[in-house]
Amino acid sequence: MSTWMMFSFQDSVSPLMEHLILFHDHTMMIIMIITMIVFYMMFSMMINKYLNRYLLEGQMIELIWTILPALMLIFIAFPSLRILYLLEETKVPMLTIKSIGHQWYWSYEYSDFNKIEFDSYMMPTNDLESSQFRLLEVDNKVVLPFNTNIRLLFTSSDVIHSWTVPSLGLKVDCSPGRINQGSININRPGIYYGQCSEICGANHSFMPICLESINMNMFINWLMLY
Ligand SMILES: [Cu+2]
Repeated sequence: MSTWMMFSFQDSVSPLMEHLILFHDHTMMIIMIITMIVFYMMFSMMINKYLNRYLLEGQMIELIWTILPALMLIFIAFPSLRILYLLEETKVPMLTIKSIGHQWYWSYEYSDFNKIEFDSYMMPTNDLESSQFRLLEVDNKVVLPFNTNIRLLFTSSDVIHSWTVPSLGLKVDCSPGRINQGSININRPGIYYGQCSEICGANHSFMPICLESINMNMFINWLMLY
């Protein structure tokens, strides 16, 4: 892996993350326009010498500077709500995987098939090969097929953890005694990384998530190994 790749997030691999990136860019554009206008007005106020000691009200400008921000908020709020509902949407899933957070590792269950269960521990730095990421590599990766609707169920056996993979645009809390749901559709093969995102104890930083996406045939072959 190149050095620079270690300093940035991985590229998006799901339609949901694509939506989130578009929404970020849209919102950022609005914010930048507002910031530039405000700075221009502050600057022009400082350098001009206009004054009006008897000004008490200006109905028209007050109307404009009330309505305009409200409109801008609507242009941010509606796309935001749309994504919020899209993220919660579960299409008919072909596959369900259960992920359980433990202090301090993840375990996975593929309960649709034979009883497939395994633990996923971080690889110690000394065991890494030169192409692998420190503190992100695990001994048993979650293997998932791409172009498939997958339902993920999350829970925990002890404290609250949070299963997060930035390139999928997914972050779901794992609470003990409760099951949360997430839904993904990975659109290409690859290896994707994530970390627990809920401060869960001493080794919180050492329970990474490593996900390998492969095609359906390879996935079925992988299932046969168990
Ligand atoms: Cu955790």
